[in-house]
Amino acid sequence: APRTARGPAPVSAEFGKRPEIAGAGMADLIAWVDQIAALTQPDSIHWVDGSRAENDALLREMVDEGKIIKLNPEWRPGSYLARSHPSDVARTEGRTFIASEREEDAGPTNNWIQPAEIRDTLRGIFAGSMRGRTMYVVPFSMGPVGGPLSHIGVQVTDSAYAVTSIGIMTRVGTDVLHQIAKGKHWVKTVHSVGAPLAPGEQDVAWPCNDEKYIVHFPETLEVWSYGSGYGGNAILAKKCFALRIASVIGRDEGWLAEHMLLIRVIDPAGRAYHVAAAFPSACGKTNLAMLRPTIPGWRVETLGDDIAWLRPGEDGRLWAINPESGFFGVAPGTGESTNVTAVETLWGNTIFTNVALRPDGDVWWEGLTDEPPAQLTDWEGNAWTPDSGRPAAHPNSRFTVGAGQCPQIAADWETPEGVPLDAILFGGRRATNIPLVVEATDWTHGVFMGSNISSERTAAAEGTVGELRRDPFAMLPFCGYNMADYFGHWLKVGQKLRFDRAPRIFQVNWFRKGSDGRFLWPGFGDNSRVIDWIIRRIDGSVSAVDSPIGRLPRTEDLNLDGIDVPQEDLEALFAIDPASWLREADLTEEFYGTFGGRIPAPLQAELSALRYRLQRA
Ligand code: GTP
Ligand code: SPV
Ligand code: MN
Repeated sequence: APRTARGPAPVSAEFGKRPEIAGAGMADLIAWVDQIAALTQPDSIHWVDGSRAENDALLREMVDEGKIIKLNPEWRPGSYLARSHPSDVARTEGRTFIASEREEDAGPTNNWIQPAEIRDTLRGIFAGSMRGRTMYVVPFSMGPVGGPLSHIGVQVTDSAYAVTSIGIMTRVGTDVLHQIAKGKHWVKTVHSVGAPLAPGEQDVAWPCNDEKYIVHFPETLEVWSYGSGYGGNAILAKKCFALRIASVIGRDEGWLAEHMLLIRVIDPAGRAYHVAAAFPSACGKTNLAMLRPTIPGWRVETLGDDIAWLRPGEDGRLWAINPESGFFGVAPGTGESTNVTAVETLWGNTIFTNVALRPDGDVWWEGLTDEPPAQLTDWEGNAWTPDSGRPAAHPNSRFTVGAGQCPQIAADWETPEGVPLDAILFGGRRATNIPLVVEATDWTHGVFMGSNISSERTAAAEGTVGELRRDPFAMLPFCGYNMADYFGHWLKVGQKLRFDRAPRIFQVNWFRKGSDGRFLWPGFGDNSRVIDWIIRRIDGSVSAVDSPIGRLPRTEDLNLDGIDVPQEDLEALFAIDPASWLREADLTEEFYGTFGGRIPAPLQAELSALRYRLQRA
């Protein structure tokens, strides 16, 4: 990796001073910061105030140090390109740990590690890990500051790239410190890239360490992350806090932290419906969150694209907020024909990571345009031409941009009390078996569906792309406790909802393929045709056909005006082969079996009932 010209030069003296705020909570925070600094031994401590001016200064400094590239402001104002170390391009699930006191509380789907043992390890690797660097103290709020569903935390980090990313993805600022001072509970998160600098040693563009640890302590609500600067490994408010830690808080407090997008759908009559959808990483959440319906009269407003916190309300409905304030989205495949809303959102003020650089100082990635530019610099900084035989952008290259820039963001997207859900969708990337859409018969059946989501692996995490794996509720890498208990918690939350006001549950699959390997469904904007059917099911204006796996649309009830889906493709999209579904049921039994008797009885009953229906089909 290229070496930069000089070592760290802390952002000018106008920023970084600790604000004078009185209060017992503030004293606790200062003591904690001092303790982390004593361990990690940074050169200086910078208290982040979240201001635009401070953010600009941090970005300018990173440019000066050769850590990021300023894009041509004529094409992409206020925007930057970061190139990671080639080994630090995705979440490292194998190095992600849940350190609960008891192993069974982490469950078989998590890497459990004994807390006392890992604390020793962490003390060792964090000792002196910030030498030669600045330690930033970043107070953040997930959800609007002070909101009834919001939670706050503090991340200390030695990565300025992480600071600027957190500034986009969460609400960062001194108002959070006032909440801490008043005694509001906050989550402690510690991050180091694990690359201390000796005196006079030159820094590299993307410091990181081959050894990585992403460790969660669910009992003390702490996160310690070491060795990686990438996305979900480094923006600890996101997957570490808002999913793994928050799922534990939700279990104890009666709510759900979910890997879900959140949208408002407005039908031609002007009626609004709220839909949340859980799809595994790189399986279409950002795309559906920014849907532009291809059927006339329908509109979609974006509320969130990755995480939703769901809480039963006094009214028996399930209320949802998006705790984030930005999008950390997959770049490849994002283009005018697939997600024009995202393309428009990215007009400026965006940090791109691992995309390609154009000679004119703008960015490019596969799928942005149909034809690649003749010449590019690829994500690793090498010259690239269309016949180079490798992608110009990394398959998991990403953009980081504020949600407020989305042209179809809901006007009230920051409403602290959230929105009431009408439907929940579960989906995955499945070439076979799973129909385009199927409706659950009730909440319990819906939870059964969610528990059975499986999906082909994507580039969002290390591993073999394309391999089929179970990803229940799209939460396999993100549930902070025993997944069987989590299924049980979903059933319990359902009991708090009024049966006639609970969101209806559906399973969708945009990725079914024909025997020739091509997608059977056009997807993207045309997914509005599936949403249309779902909404008409909710308002009772369309019937459905019972099948062994749930309720299917009559194909004539789908609005296919203006698209050409051959009848045989349509039939293939909804084909249910009892034999391969029985094999699917066997795999479910095997999967449930890994939880040693902890799977809730109602889900075991759903599995038996499914088999019974399939055997009679
Ligand atoms: P994370 O940010 O990793 O959680 O991903 P995500 O779930 O938000 O996925 P995203 O919307 O970024 O989509 C990932 C990939 O799936 C992109 O390459 C998209 O082009 C592709 N994709 C999204 N929707 C569809 C669809 O309806 N059909 C097809 N064929 N591909 C889709
Ligand atoms: C995902 O992998 O689901 C993401 C990207 O949204 S990361 O923040 O890296 O987890
Ligand atoms: Mn995600």
